[in-house]
Amino acid sequence: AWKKYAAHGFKTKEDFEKEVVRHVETTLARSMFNCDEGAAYSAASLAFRDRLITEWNRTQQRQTFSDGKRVYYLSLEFLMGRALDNAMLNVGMKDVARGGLADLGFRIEDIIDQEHDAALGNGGLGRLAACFLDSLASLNYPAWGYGLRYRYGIFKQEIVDGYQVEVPDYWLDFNPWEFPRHDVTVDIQFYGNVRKYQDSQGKQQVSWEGGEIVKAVAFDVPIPGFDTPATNNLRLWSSKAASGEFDFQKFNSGDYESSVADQQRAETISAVLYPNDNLDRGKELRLKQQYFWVAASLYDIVRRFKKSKRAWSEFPDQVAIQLNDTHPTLAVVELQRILLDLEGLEWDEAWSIVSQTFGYTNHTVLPEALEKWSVPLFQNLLPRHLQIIYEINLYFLQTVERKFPKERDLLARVSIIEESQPKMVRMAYLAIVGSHKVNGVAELHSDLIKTTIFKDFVKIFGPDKFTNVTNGITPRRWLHQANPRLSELIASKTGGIGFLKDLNLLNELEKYVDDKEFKKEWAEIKYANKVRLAKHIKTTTDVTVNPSALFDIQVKRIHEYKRQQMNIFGVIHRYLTIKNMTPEERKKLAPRVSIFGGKAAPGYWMAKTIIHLINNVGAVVNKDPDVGDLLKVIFLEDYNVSKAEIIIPASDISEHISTAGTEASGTSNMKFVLNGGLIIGTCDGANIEITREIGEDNIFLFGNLAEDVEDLRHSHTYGSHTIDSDLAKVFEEIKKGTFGDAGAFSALVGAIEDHGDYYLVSDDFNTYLHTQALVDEAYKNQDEWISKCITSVARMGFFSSDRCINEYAESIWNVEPLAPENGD
Ligand code: 26M
Repeated sequence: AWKKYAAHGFKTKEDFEKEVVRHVETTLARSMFNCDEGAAYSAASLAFRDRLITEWNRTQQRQTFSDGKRVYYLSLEFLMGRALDNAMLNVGMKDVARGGLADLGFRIEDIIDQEHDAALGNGGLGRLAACFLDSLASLNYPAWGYGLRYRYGIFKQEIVDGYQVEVPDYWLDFNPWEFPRHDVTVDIQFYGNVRKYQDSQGKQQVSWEGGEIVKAVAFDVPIPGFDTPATNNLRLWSSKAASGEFDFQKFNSGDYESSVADQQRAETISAVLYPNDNLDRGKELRLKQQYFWVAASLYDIVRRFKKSKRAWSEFPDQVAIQLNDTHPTLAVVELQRILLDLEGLEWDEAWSIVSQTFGYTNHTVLPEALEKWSVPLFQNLLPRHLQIIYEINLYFLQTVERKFPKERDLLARVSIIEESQPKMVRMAYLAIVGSHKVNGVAELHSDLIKTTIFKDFVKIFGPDKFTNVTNGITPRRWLHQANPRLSELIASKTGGIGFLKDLNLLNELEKYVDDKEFKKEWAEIKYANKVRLAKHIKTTTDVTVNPSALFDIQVKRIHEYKRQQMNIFGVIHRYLTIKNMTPEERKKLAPRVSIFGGKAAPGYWMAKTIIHLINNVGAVVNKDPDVGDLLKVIFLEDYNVSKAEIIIPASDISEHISTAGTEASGTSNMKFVLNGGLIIGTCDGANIEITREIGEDNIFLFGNLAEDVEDLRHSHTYGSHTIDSDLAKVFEEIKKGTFGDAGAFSALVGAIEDHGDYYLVSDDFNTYLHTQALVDEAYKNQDEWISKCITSVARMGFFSSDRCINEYAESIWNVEPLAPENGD
């Protein structure tokens, strides 16, 4: 199958070279004599892009002719990373390209490295959407992604004097992977008012009038599947002033500046990704982004449906729309508005279509992340939508009242409108009421939403509306692309690269758990990956780390619930222990490199303080001659997808240590294990299912359980809260000023000592240290350690995003793959 599609790629490296030269000399208008790596990257990308276009068009045609159901994945975030390497591997032409580039005097790695990440996301939620696109295309599902084309993705993080500094990520200078569709535009309305009137037949009509119009322009990004010609589409909307809106009156009357200002105001809508992860701040521009994107996407989806000339009742048989968290929930209201106000359907018929079309995925239980919009703000920006929400709520509450007539409190609890000052629209409740399925992203998380935040809705709708789809990751990017040598070794033992499409084939590896030769190769690959990361650490931080040391990695967004503070307190404890040892005792210790990476939301002061502490600890520890190689502390600047591809394959152990019940799933835990690293973690999110799959001997679990968290918090507040004695020593050292001005860290320490230790750092600290000691011991026996790693990888098949997407397709979307025909 691999070779079958080669005809659609380049036949030889000479073919490829010719195309690169042609693009350098024509598209880029440069001469080959001054073709630098940047130009070579652009030309190579354009050459691959050209190859994708044919299959992309055929895929769209195939979908149109087959006239079946399509899936639309609505996400405000797509954390795509780089496209060239991925396109080369998915098309199966990387070796051809390597040869061609070599002939032209370039190393393919240097060319790949020229690409700027497409960083249109914050963290887990955005990267999950990107993995899903890869699986949808690779499995031949007729699917579209819809998002916003931010001019600025997630900010670039710089570390200056130990502090995070945010630098704008202007990434669109030249992006060969997007196709502007200046002919695909939608006018989007905001503000204005609602008028009710009787039409000539005496029918009640509603029209939304006045306000302002902004134009949405489509930009399309091809999504190539792996080992299939299927190439799906990611459509990103960009905002600009509507032509009528560019005020010619102002312009002609000489008010040039204010007409340019209008232009810029329109462009502001898609200008910047909100850099919060798990925090909602209710800013008007964010709601504008949401409606702009949702309205443009629905217009597109409805237009496509209408071309088929089917009855409206067939809409849910043709269209499945998945809401990636509550961010696109306005789509529920917008579709109801289209059917009601524009298409003239009756309320009940419209609502039945709407609620059969949508599915809603919840990604967090953190209360501060649950989206709410103030009613006055809504009223001003989207007056008609607010009316429809009130009506949805009325009908919903009436059915609840009928079903549970005696439960007055229940109505207030489940109302989509919170009766606060000001009133608020609860988006998660709206999403539940407007969808036919609601899912969490790991078993524990799906259980938790049913028993806590959405408990009343389970009672109202019954348990079948709520389900679990455990997250997954694409093995193409997170094994084959990030760790080519490991992928090759696995291929050599499992009968080729088939495991990349059927990850359960990894099972075959269990046969080699005691194979000396295999284990040697395995260890060599891990070592080489650590050398590669050590080089990156040297060039970016100027710290020399020993690749033979145990690499202990925690890379993810910085958040108190993810407990990077517990990790760094543990590092300080290790440092103090080393300082108190005799030289003989020190010789018995396993050298360790503690590596951190991740961005803090710009307004999240505590998270920024954690980064500051990590850097200050590093500054002290890394130059202490008593410590030497025994401990190094590294903070890697600007963690992103392309850096993850270097970091993850180099871990011996990675940390997934959230307070139990707070991390919905986690997905980097899966990436680390798939790359032959072990994990230390709490009984939270997907860690639990990873343990079930790989066996509890192969994971270092510790800490309190989710079911005990509530009681512990209660006891912190109303009982006496004594701090763990080892943690107290760490705090003493911080207060002494060993890591710089103690005042800088008083809030971090105070949150635990004086303010209830909401995330249970002190409660879990002792068992955390104890478990880290077990890690040290286990690492000393390399032979057994490697066996654990191999066994774990062999059992990771379940965590492919292919399995995950197939579950969505079957249990939520009711869609089938559309296989390319023979000879296609
Ligand atoms: C909300 C309002 C305004 C601005 C931004 C937001 C917002 C953005 C991202 C809120 C939440 C966001 O993401 C939540 C998230 O990333 N959740 C993670 O989802 C992953 C994929 O399911 C899980 O693996 C992680 O456990 C979960 O934290």
